[in-house]
Amino acid sequence: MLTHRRITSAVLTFVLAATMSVGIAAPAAEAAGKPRVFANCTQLNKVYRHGVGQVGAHDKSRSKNFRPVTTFTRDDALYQANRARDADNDGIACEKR
Ligand SMILES: [Ca+2]
Repeated sequence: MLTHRRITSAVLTFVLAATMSVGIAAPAAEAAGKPRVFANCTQLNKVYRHGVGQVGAHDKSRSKNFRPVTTFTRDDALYQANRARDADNDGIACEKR
């Protein structure tokens, strides 16, 4: 009985530790259950380095030596929350290489 309690306690400790480490690793937006709104692209790119876009969006930025950004985070809710940061309306906010 005592052994069973120790094992149960060890399993619970492991599960709690695993849950906490996952919570720390996940961006704040998912942890809160509500998409985070960023004040500007500097702040957004600190968390999402290549920007945030709708699923299926394609970078349409125009510049010399243009190479589309394909590594942005795809999250419809997060994009909608930060849509004001999508200056060229291509479905990706704060796209950055
Ligand atoms: Ca854009």
